[in-house]
Amino acid sequence: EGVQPQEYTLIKMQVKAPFTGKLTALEGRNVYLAAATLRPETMYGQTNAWVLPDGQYGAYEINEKDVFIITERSALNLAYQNFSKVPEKPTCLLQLKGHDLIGLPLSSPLTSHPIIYALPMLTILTDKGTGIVTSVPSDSPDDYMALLDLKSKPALREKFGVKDEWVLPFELIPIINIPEFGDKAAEKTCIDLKIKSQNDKEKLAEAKRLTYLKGFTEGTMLVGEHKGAKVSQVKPVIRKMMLETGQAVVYSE
Ligand code: A2H
Repeated sequence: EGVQPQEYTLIKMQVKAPFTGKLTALEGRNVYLAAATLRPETMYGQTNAWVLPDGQYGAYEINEKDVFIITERSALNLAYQNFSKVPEKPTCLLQLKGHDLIGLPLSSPLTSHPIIYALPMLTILTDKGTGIVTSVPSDSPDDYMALLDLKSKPALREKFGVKDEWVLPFELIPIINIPEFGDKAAEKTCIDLKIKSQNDKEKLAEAKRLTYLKGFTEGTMLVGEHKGAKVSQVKPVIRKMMLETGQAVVYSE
């Protein structure tokens, strides 16, 4: 962890009822996968959520109404940031593995897909954020390659019990134009750098470096109520809107 605290936006991706399998124990609750992001303005382009298959998660009581599925580490941090039913003490209702989350149908803020699914990503770090990541393959090279891996490798889908209909219908959504990179910056960069898979760490770091700053400084929104505006101007506005409507919360670590 760095010396400076990092402030994330946690996006509340609601698990659609009826619950099945282990989640039946949470019947009647408002249950969310809570994904840590630094790019709240990209939420228009979500196509799925990511979980680490072997990762350890829990369902934590955040307040009277909401339950977040996240890592224990982030639940403890949240408990010290006023997001726990019992102050400074996380209450875990149910232990879950990433495997238990794969295929969960979710409704997530701003995306044009009414339902998206939780899918496996093998490079998720459990000591960063909540261990849940939201996927915007148009603008995140990591998300683009992880989704391409699943789309192009039936054996990978089979290995993790991923149904075709959770993956194949989900096309990239153009949400931000960057003059040098076009309307799907992550795809262009991954193709240009000839990135082979989600495990191609060095090239992905380079792809992220190339797109991240440019997206912020030179990007223009292609969708939503701020269509045509600069990313640098609307990022805080979109974030504030999601916080005020209860679709997201602030999280620091
Ligand atoms: B970002 P930083 Cl469109 N493991 O959100 C791996 N990656 C994680 C994670 C974890 N435990 N928790 C969060 N992340 C991802 C959107 C996005 C992101 C876009 C473009 C770039 C981008 C959609 N995914 O991040 O190490 C999340 O993905 C590029 C850095 O704290 C989060 O923001 O700088 C970002 O990494 C946080 O990474």
